[in-house]
Amino acid sequence: MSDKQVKKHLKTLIDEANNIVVLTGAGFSVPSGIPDFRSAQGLFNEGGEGAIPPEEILSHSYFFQHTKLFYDFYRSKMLYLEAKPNGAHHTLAKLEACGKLKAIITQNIDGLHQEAGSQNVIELHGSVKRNTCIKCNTTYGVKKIIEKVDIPRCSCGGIIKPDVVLYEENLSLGDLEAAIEYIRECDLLIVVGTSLQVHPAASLIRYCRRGKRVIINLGETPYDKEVDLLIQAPLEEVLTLDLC
Ligand code: CNA
Repeated sequence: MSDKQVKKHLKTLIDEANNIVVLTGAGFSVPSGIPDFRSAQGLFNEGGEGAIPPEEILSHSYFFQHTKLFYDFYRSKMLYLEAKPNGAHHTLAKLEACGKLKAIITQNIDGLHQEAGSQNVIELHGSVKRNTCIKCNTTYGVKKIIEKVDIPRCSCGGIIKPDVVLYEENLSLGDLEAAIEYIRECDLLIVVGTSLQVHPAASLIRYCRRGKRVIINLGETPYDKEVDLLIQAPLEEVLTLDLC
């Protein structure tokens, strides 16, 4: 199929659907200037020999054992506060506004779907925009994290932790159940910008049994052979406003 035919196929699937759910990953924000993890330019391919792997730094135990080092890494590699939603974010917001798209389930922690105007966003891995004192549960915005270069602390003295699901931590059961329910009920699931390697988010695609399934991703995923339409192209060229 040519690029034009592929796009036409996707448009037909969207036109025929009334209950679309979209699952997004880090690739969705690459056109906004936020690196993903597993692309050639991604964070996992950045460290030189001897560097501590990002999965280790971004883990629950590392946070508590090396809080200052965690924050040095987190501030420089995970916070892109100047990034703006790209065209694909706006396309999803429009699809929701016109009633077709019922939910976005995202692995992203950057808040860009909401910034583009999307209302129903399940943030499976949390958000850098929310932060909580581990002692008294007072919540803070991201400003509190960047205002000092040291460990951010609450007025009670407790350490402030980002509301981001770190490695070794569980996802919110409520969010996971809601995501499964949306995917079970949908008539079209579009999976975009994710390598589908991080579980349980990656295996959510399996709950879509009634709906059509589309993957839009530059790299390969373990589910490429199981979908109705596979688009291996830049998502920002595929998810354009003329789809709505
Ligand atoms: P990943 O494993 O890095 O995969 C990203 C995928 O996106 C890759 O397969 C790329 O080929 C693909 N991709 C990159 N750019 C494009 C593009 N322009 N068009 C189409 N496809 C593209 O990331 P996953 O989301 O699968 O892994 C889950 C991790 C990444 C979650 O825990 C996230 O919290 C974490 N993460 C989030 C962000 C963010 O919030 N923006 C950034 C970096 C990592």
